[in-house]
Amino acid sequence: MPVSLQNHGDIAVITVDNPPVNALSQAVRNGLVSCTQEALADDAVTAIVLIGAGRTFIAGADIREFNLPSAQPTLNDAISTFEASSKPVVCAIHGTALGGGLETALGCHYRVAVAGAMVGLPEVKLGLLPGAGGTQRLPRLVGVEKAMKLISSGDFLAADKALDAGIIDHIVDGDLTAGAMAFARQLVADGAPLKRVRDLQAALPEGRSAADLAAAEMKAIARRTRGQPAPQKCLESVANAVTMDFDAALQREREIFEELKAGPESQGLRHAFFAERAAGKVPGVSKDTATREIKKVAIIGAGTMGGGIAMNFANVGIPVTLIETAQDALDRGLAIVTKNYTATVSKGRLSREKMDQRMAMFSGAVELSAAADADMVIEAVFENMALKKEIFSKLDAICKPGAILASNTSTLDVDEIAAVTKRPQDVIGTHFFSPANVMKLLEIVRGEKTAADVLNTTMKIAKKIAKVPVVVGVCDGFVGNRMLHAYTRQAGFLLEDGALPQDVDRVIYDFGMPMGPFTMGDMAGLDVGYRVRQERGRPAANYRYSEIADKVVEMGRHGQKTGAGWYKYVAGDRTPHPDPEIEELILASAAAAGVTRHDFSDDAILQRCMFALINEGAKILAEGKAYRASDIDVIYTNGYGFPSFRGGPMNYADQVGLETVYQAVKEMFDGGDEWMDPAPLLARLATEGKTFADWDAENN
Ligand code: T1G
Repeated sequence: MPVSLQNHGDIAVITVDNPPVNALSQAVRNGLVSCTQEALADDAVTAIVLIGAGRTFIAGADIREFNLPSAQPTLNDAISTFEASSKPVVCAIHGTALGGGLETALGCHYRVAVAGAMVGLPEVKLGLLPGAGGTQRLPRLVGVEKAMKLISSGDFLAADKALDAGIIDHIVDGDLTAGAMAFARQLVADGAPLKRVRDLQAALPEGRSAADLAAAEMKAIARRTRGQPAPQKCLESVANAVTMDFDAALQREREIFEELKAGPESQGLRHAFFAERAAGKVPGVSKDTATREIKKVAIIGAGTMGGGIAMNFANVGIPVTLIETAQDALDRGLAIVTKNYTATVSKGRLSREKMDQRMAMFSGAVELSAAADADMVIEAVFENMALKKEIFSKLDAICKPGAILASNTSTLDVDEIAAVTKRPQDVIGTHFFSPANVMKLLEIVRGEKTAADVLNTTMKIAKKIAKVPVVVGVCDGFVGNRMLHAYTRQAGFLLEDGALPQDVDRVIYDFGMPMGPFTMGDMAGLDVGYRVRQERGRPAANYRYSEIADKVVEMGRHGQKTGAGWYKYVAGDRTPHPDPEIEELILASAAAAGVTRHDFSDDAILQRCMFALINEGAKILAEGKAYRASDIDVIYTNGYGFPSFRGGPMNYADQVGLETVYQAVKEMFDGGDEWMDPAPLLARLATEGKTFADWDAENN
């Protein structure tokens, strides 16, 4: 039974036991109602304690139920049984009380918690609003202004902050159950009132109205939440706590909840939530798979990437040795690290003391032998296969048995690197994204011979350094960059065919990406891609090639770093300004290529770029270079700024419909664009009326 009732003398203790996080499934809601009614009917019971078993109180409604029709009893029904109780109900919180969990707690008369507990209403992060009274009860406890901030951000509060805010009444030292029962007994002994939160008033700051508070908060979060309806709805619903009576506002809250739940943005965010957790499940790695202890790390190469990678380990207290070939390069690398930490301290996001603790984790060396006692070595040198092979061959001779040898390569063949060692089973790819100390995504490249415990250890250490690990297979560009090439290629062709950089970037920005491909290129440096294209040479003649990007670089326009790229820049200002010189170049190139330019609708621009991304993703999936379509979504939402409210490129494709995607890709291919040959998997799923989510369910 997920909910049980046990009397301890005159105190009835109702325990929710629904692992792993006591989510409020229908069975739990049923149990809450029946156990509360049983306790109320028992004259020997003078008070009720509600508590969670296992590691946490209730972490919210069961998100998995959201794709199903709402079932009785609703959470509001369960909560009102506590609130209407004639006997004091004390909620005892440990772990997290989130979403419906906190709403349940707010329906109790009092709340106690252990010091390490966290509370919050994170529904907005799922594209929802608190749908069981949170937008009505929280402002009645903490005031409208604070409730608006908490609900529109979804931030968690630690127990002491929740105590200060009035969300909890008491912090329990020692055993929570005993502490909560003692608190309840004291209420009975004191004849304390039944504090029904619904009967309180939602306080406003002097001279402010709920409407202008909502407007001010919306203005503050507009850029961060663009494209998402939930934050605005959260604020509206909290404002109703002032202007409407409780039951009417509760009803309105539920209506808004159902509207948002049915919308694409919430579907996307819920998909992203589960996708990130699914990515942690890897074929051949189970909870019984061994791990290797990582107590000391060495990073080869103290450049921007090496320094950033090293910071991740120092940040969690793992000693890290930065290894360079010369003292001046090492000094430069350590100086970058110091500069990064100093910048964080100056923004008030890190204390000076913490910075010193982290810097103390660093040591430096100018010979590879310093890696001899490292448990994990991450090579982060220049993207050159010969150089990497030379380093791995030396590391093979230097490093202790069992050390994990990882390469930060962004495209090269990890199996080829592993082959120069006598321990290919210990070799793996750890593709960090720049800036490595900031970006969450870590592509873990599983080599043919990578051992399961090496993979498992790398997944775990990735989580320890607060990364989102996704396992990918060996291929050119792995998953993220391979798809990005297809996307940026089509963006380039769009210029020749009739669009301008600012048109494409506007459409992609409005779609929800942090920036369009041309602004992104100017930021990353156009010379990077240019060098790769020069090394690779031209594709086969039947594959379209646009010379525009090469000409831009050959004009000395490398992007922001040279003050001009696709756009021109004013010194010290990153704002991209369209440049007539680039428009002239585009027109001339199109003429030289014999291309008749024409206008594009925003939708056509979006389809061209996004469908190229999706088509390549389908090829990657079919080749087994990603285990799931949802893994590809996790890569894009965590490594490329793809809007989570769309779930990721593959989820977006499911929302658009694979038949639509397939037909558009096929049309481009039939129109002569060899790059857009439809992925057979895309064609098959489209023909069968299936989705990538169906494919994931059938193949995992
Ligand atoms: N529903 C269903 N499953 C959930 C879940 C939930 N709310 N929360 C976690 N899980 C699963 C998760 O998928 C994973 O499963 C396992 O539990 C461990 O999670 C009406 C509408 C609580 C901070 O948004 O933030 O209430 O992979 O790996 O890192 O107004 O889970 O093991 O099979 O994340 O220790 C609001 C979401 C819901 C909280 C724990 N609540 N969860 O983190 O473990 S909407 C939330 C979390 C709502 C009401 C509204 C975290 C956590 P598996 P985990 P963790």
